[in-house]
Amino acid sequence: MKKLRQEAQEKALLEAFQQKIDREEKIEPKDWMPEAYRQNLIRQISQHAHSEVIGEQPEGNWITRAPSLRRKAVLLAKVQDEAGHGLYLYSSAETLGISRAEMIEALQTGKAKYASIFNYPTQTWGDIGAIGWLVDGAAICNQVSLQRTSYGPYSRAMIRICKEESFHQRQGYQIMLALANGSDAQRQMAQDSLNRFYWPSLMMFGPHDAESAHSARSMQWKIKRETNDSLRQKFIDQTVQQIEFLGLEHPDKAIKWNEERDHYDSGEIDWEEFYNVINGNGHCNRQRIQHHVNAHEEGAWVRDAQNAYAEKVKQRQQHAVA
Ligand code: FAQ
Repeated sequence: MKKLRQEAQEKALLEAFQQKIDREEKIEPKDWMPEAYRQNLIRQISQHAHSEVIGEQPEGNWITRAPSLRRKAVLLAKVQDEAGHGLYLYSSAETLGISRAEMIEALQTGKAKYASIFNYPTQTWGDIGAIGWLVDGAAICNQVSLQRTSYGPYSRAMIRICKEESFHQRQGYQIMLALANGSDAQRQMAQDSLNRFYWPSLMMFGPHDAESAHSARSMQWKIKRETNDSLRQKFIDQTVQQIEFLGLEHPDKAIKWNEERDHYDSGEIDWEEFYNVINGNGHCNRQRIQHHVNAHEEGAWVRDAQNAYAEKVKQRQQHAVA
């Protein structure tokens, strides 16, 4: 009897929760939510945060080698922005009841993923252009839709992040423009970066909808507002003209306008490569995590100092009250 009553209560809560989402009302940290909603959000937001932070590494690699003081200052600002995005997102995940230390541990032990794209090396300055243009471009496609995600703190973080991502995308395209209009060697560098980063950028949107484990649930709960394939198509469509404007060759030889679909048809992604990379066997997976572990260990004294200071303030306040 008690069990039946509990089940009926749970069902009513679930229905009310779904209705709230369907009315486009935000779910806030103290609201009731199904455990699976909480866990799915923790998974997605923390992986998003990890991507922002690990994403600093391939770009950070070029800060000391930027071709001018202006380029260096711009790149430095961009990399700092990515750290800030990680901070907003970790804070947003923490409102769901997980600690920062738990999230970091999941990243470092390989339990949590981060975007596959950051396991590719940045070999030339052109790669910095390609990352800003294509990687931030793909991230924006996805994140604009996530501004309307159903979880309040995630949605508000996305609104701030999107503003900065637009600047990132433009700085990348501007680098590509300079290279594409430069000497033969610079033009070749731009083409080579486009060739290497185009397909991995398409992989950022995740597997095809039919293969996507979380999409159906995430769409029902409006954690995700558009599917992996529809966002990828948007990105493919917008990139064609950008490549043309640069005067570069499209890396996908099968790209073709389809009048009926009102979209470009495109070639197939190498899914074997995608799964290899997300399962830890990309070019730089081990290097990225090792670098993160080292930086985390080297920064332990900062965390210790902050904790000691917080404890001191607490004790002073207790003294004052007593
Ligand atoms: N890489 O069922 P789905 C940026 C995993 S931010 C690695 O389709 P879901 C800014 C997925 O996690 C870029 N893993 O999953 C920047 C799941 O594994 P799990 C990051 C991937 O969540 C620029 C499994 O495959 N953006 O770039 C990938 O419904 C420049 C099954 O997949 C976000 O995180 C992948 N590409 O859809 C920073 C946006 N794709 O968890 C620095 C928020 C899939 O079961 C420099 N996230 N997987 O072990 C999302 O929108 C979604 O989580 C998707 C995946 C679309 C990424």
